[in-house]
Amino acid sequence: MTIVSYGRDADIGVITIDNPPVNAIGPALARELAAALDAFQADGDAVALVVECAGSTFVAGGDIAAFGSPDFTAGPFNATLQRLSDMDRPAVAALFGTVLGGGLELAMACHGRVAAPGTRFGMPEVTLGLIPGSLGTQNLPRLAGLKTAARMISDGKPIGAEAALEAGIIDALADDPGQGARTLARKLAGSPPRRTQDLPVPDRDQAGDVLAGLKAAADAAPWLATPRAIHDTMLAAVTMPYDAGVELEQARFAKLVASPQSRAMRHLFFAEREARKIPGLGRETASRDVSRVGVIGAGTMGAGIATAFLNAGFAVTVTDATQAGLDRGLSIIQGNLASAVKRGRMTEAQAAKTLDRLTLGLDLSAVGDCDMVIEAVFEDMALKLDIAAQLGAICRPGAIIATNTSTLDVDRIAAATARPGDVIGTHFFSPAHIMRLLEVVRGAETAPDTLQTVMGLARKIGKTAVVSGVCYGFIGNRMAEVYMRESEALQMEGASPSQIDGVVQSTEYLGMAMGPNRMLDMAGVDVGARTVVEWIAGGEGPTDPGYRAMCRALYERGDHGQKTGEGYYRYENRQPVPSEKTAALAEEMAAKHGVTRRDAIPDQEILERLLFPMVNEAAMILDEGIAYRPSDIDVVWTAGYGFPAWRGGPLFMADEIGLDRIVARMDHYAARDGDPHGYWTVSPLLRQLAEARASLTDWRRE
Ligand code: 3H9
Repeated sequence: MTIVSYGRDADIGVITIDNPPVNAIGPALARELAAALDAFQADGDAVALVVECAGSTFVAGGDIAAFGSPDFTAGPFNATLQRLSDMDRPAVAALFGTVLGGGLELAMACHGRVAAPGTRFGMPEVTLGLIPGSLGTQNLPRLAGLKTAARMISDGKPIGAEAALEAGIIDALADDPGQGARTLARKLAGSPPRRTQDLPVPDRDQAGDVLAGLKAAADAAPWLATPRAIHDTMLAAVTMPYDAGVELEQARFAKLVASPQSRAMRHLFFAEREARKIPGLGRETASRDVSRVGVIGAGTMGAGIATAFLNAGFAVTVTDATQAGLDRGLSIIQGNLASAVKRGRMTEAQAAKTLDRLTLGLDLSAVGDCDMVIEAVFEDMALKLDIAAQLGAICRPGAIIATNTSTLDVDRIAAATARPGDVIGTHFFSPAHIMRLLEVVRGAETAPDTLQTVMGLARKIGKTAVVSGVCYGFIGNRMAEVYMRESEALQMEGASPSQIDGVVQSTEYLGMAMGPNRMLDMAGVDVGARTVVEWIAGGEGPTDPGYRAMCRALYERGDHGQKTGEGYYRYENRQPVPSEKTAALAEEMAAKHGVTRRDAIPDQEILERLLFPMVNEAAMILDEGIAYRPSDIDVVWTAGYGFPAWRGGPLFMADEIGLDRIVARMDHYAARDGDPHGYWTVSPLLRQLAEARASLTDWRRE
């Protein structure tokens, strides 16, 4: 199939790229583009060239899937871009949709650019652990200035068409960019084409500040390879001849594309898109219309969920059992909107309009006309069952009923409504209007159109949704539970909370945003402990009397973390400092539960004891069908738990470490410490993959 063709429209030669879905550049496109350029150069009757695309967008970048293949290098594509730029007849790009990465680089190699209003322009390579690799680091500063180029290449965020026009990235806007490009091409015909590479960097006088900022960013994150490469190529743009700058860019791009960091981030790019694909659901699955959303419970979580829906344009009704609760919820929502205004995300007027879509009610019946109702009361089964029964009767037929929970049995709650097909679980992360992850819990009887609707809504409110089956803690908290179990066991054995958090946060070992102890102190020790206590009391939790003994003891003595000034740490001016009381508690708990203390615990052991059981739990989650695929688990941890994207998620990291090594270390701890509670029992799936030297990331259910 031809993906790049050459034809003529009167006196204008036209290259058309047609490579659905997003016209990404892979080896075949690079080859055919070169051939199309040959055809134009052989066509002496064309006065100028227009480069345009079929489909829904101009080229949205290099083909990310091809980056891993040995036959892909940017070289041939770059040689074609250089040839395009060096031509003696002008080329103009006709732009629309998302002009990203290699797409913008193709446009910049042309001599003119015309875009439809609404077109987005960006250099998102950094989100893939890369820098632009097709002349972009040298051309963008020449077109848009060093400051704008450095910002776009560093943050990866696209800008709009008006901003691109103002920055000098494009020459004109046109409702029909194809026609606009032809008009500009005719105008430029006859005079020597203006190559982007010949332009001076317009703000080179102020390069010092920009470069200092880039250097500071690189120094602040020395474990990341991209900030340093961005600094060096931007420096090259203002200090080196163009060709030398391009050579440097090429060398850096080639190194980055082969790096584990970029492979990890590319894995996540596809993982997030894969997570939207639900077995048994397709384009033909119906979706229900949702325009009014009800939220039950005006606490921090309820108010955050309401804010997320209000921000996305939905009408929202919030109910709470008390006026004081409603007042508090309203003030949280107002605060969320005010902070969006302060950050420049919306204007005062938009915030006021957003708030106009909010209705408050003291009675559950206020949500009777909503298309979807999300119950977001405390994690208390009896309360949730009671509300579910009422909602089953109050909600209009066809309305979806969601229960927001981080651990509870969604099937029991669904049964209480007497309409389980309409019921689904949602696990929002706090603050719900900001955190990216949403776990969507598919109950045994959740109807396909209920699930399809909620997945669609998740995208509308800007969430990365991952489907989980029903089990204690779903995907994320079930794995977090074993991680916290080991963190507390290590404390009883003699590791301090700060040693553990230090290992978890250190980029040498893991690089999570926050260690488990600081996280629990921030979220509230009481919240975590109550869940564990209820789990155990419900008869399905662990029977080990020493299970998470630290958390339960801190809870009982009223040390609930940051909010009470003491938890795993003591807080001085909100800063964590080691707590002698908690250190003594660890010794007391060790004595009570017969745990042998050690003088020193190696950092490497801490990493292994926190990470490897989590990987093991993930293998069980996969084996049980709770998660559809390994990459979903990596999305949960990177989008919701602060696992570093450059590690690709816990399962990608496990493959990098080697499953055989993980299994050997699990066996080692089982042999060294005994395994009365089965914590170190390797899951059959993990052992089988390790023995077969297979990858966990590539595993698929038969
Ligand atoms: C680069 O350009 C390096 C250069 O400097 C040098 C080398 C030339 N490659 O997101 P969607 C697929 S680095 C391969 O659901 P949307 C995607 O997997 C690249 N595939 O749609 C999905 O497939 P499926 C710089 C890609 O409308 C389908 O297209 N560019 C690529 O929400 C639809 O995607 C980027 O980083 C790709 N580049 O958003 C842009 N892009 O249906 C990355 C998309 O099988 N892409 N696919 O699941 C995006 O940001 C969004 O996809 C886009 C569309 C905004 C384009």
